[in-house]
Amino acid sequence: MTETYTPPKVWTWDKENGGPFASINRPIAGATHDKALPVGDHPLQLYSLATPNGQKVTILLEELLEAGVTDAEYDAWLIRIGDGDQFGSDFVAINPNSKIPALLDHSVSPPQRVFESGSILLYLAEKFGKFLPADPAGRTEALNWLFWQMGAGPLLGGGFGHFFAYAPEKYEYPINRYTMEVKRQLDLLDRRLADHDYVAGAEYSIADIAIWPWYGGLVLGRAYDAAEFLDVASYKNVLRWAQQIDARPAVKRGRMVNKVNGPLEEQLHERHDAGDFDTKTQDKLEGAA
Ligand SMILES: N[C@@H](CCC(=O)N[C@@H](CS)C(=O)NCC(=O)O)C(=O)O
Repeated sequence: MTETYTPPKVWTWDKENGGPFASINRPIAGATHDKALPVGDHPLQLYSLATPNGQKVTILLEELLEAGVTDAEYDAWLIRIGDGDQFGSDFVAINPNSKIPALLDHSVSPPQRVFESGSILLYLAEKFGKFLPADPAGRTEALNWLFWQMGAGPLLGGGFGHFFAYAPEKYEYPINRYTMEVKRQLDLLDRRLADHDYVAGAEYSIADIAIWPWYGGLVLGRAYDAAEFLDVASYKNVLRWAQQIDARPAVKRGRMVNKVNGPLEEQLHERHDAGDFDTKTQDKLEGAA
């Protein structure tokens, strides 16, 4: 057991509480500064970063374009959450919760704001009539899993990932608690994918697009350096599904948008045109500088 902590009668904000997010975590909502956001030429303006929550949206947008939906063209602007961009006034006007991803749809008047990654996926799937089964039973099953991810993901990211990878010290109690839960979630997905090609059934849908960046990333060894610890190789059906989705061209592109880490050729900080994947990745931009 680690040392015990006795909570004070009233919690007060200790800015020195450590960890990599200490400088951006705040106990109050709202904007901290005035900042205008850029607006590009396309109707859909995305303000985001390539975390798993951000990737959900860029993967869906790239899948829509791959499927021939030209109205899904978009501008993706980089929001650097480590620098506090999510607390700028224009960003907060789109997402009062100050978190990426945030979308503004200028194709309707007045422009429609959409925040929460699950809400954005549903909005785009309904707007373009794709990646959500049309029949009531199939649609409900896809939404079951979409909402499952929205509730389950924070236990993986904010729970397991935080205490296993980011907390300033390793504490056995939270690591045990969240490892138990994440392994239960992986087992749930593994059982589901044992007899279904995709999470909601036979069709690739926004349920897969929501779940893959988190749980696919985990079993492919891309998250928290936790593949061995969680014995991800034992979730064979999840691995099969993760690899299958990983190979999709739109998924490869979607992962690159607003990415600021990893190999330079996989980082496309801003995306305004399909050609940007060939000409504007960081290896090209930095090589030309
Ligand atoms: N439930 C939200 C969660 C979004 C979220 O947690 N975004 C993180 C990055 S993955 C963020 O913007 N963090 C900035 C902050 O907490 O200040 C969603 O799915 O859109």
